[in-house]
Amino acid sequence: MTTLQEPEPVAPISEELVERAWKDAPGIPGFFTTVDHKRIGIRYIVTAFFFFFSAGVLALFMRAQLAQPNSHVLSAETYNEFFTMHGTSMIFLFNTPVLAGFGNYLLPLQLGSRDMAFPRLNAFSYWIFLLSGIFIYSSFFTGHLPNGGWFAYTPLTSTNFSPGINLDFWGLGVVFVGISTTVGAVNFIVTTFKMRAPGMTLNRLPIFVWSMLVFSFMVIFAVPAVTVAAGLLELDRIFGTQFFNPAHGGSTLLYQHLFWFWGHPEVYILFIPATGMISMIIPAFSRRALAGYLWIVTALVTIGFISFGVWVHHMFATGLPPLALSFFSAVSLLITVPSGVQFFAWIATMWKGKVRLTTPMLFAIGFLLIFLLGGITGVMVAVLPFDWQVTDSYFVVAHFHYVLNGAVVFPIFGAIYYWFPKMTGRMLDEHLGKISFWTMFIGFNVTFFPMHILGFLGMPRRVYTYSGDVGWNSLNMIVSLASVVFAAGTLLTLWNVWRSYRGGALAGADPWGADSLEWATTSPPPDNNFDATPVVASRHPLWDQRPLPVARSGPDDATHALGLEGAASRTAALTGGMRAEPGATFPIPEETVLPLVLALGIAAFFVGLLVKVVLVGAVGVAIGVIGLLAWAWKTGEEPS
Ligand code: HEM
Ligand SMILES: [Cu+2]
Repeated sequence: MTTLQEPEPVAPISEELVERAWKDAPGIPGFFTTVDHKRIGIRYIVTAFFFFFSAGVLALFMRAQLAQPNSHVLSAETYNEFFTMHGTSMIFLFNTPVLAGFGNYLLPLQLGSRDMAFPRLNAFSYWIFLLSGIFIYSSFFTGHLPNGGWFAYTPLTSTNFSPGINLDFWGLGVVFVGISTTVGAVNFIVTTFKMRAPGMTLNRLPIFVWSMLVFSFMVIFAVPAVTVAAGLLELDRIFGTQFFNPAHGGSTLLYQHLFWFWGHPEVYILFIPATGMISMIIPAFSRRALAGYLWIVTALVTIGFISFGVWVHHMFATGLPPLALSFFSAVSLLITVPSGVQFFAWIATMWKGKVRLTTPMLFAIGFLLIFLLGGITGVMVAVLPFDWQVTDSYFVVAHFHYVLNGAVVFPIFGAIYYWFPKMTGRMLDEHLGKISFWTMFIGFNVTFFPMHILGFLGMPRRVYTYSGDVGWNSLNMIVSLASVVFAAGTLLTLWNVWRSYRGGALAGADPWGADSLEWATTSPPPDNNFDATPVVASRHPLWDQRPLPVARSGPDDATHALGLEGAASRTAALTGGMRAEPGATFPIPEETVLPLVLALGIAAFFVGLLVKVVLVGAVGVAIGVIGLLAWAWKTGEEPS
């Protein structure tokens, strides 16, 4: 069993030894070979934000075009390309990966572990994400951007109506990036079940960990559907199969079913970790434990399940049998119950606590208000006759931006203010943060609220212009001006990050007085995260267990990695069972370039398919196979 002891005043094993075991090679080689979850997590976040700002620029172009009737900022064709790239980037290249990035950075720290369960797989999933993003964005250089909307419905996207390679960047890119999401999810699940600090039972998991667990299971069941949808679309497009061609026995509705079987859960895949962030931030600044922990966990899991039963609400206008539609309408309404449970738990936490209005907390409260409105319009469009009126109008554009931009992006900004001090050791400027929040909050609502009204006034989505005499002029102008305000608000945070990174106030280990384990180690954490593994006896270790007890290394394989000896030998403890009992010692792999090699091989394979050159694809497969073999070979290696 674990031996407990007070934190040791003097380390019996030299820091130098620990450092030598964990330091990445300096400079460029270390950059390409690292398997450290913290470096990878931050990379994920930075890369995702690059796509966020790129997609934001596209949105501003669209709004410039729509500010006045009959404008010529963008042509009709370019407008199609821009909304497709905007939506695709936001969902596939920003929202999903940025959450995976926070998960990567935070999970091992919150679990009290030294890394993820599969560190090399972690590096691999990042490289796949980066390369698939470059793949999709390289369409800019060819001048043939995807233009079929972010859901690429057939038959519009078949080669008959969309010749050229525009759509192939999308179809192949979606299959490509799905690899990253899926292996990432497997990693989160195994890490949560096998790498918890001793004593961290499932009902002591931080809610953010729970949310990443639900995220991961949902990814594993949902992403195959979109991979199949986009994959079959590409088979139709490249190899001439007829899956989606009704003239040859195919079905266009099949595409919609497959797409939305992923597409609806996807919005909850994004929303659930965002709520997980909120459930960490609100208690920290209410100075009180989260109200209704078990209720919240139950709600997260329930939302995960229900969200797989509602995809047809995106297909209400397709003429499916009314009985089926009523079923999906009812289930869609049902999802408000667990969402409401979470909402009341957050309110109760603040109600009973002492709220400090820091910047992360402002973003959390802003989220609550926006989510309330996005939820209400969600209930509205779940009602069949209402949906038939507003489908494909600006009302829907307003609704999904309230959910995606409001209820996901606001928590992510809150999370940046909350965890930046941990990641860099420096505080973000609170004053600037608050200005950024208010600019974003006001800009957001003035941008997206009037879109509801434009929808009622009959403005369809995905139109590149409109005539001046239908009564949409002033609202469109307001929306476009406000979108610039919102964008300016996000830039203020970017500037804040830049400034603080270079010289912000020092943060210390636990600047917010929070309760979870990431705050137990220094900011930024050392490469090995924890010198000795913390031992958990409470849901709020840093509030209830002062000083935090740590484990000592034992002589056997089960406990060897727990203490300083584990840190010096680059190992982590594998734990299991309800109480996270230590079971074995797990050597953390050394840095390696193989994940990058495999990812490059896969990238070349997709490029081969895109340009339809067999040789390129074959070279890709060859590189991939070599990388994979070398990787499997190294797995058998004894730790040095
Ligand atoms: C500055 C903030 C933003 C502005 C001004 C903006 C604006 C727009 C505009 C003008 C459209 C095209 C509407 C149409 O013609 O039908 C659009 C579509 C879309 N936006 Fe945004 N957006 C913003 C942020 C976001 C964020 C943060 C997300 C997701 C995280 C997002 C997701 C989408 C999606 C999925 C579409 C649908 C694309 C399609 O119809 O295929 N947007 N947005
Ligand atoms: Cu949905």
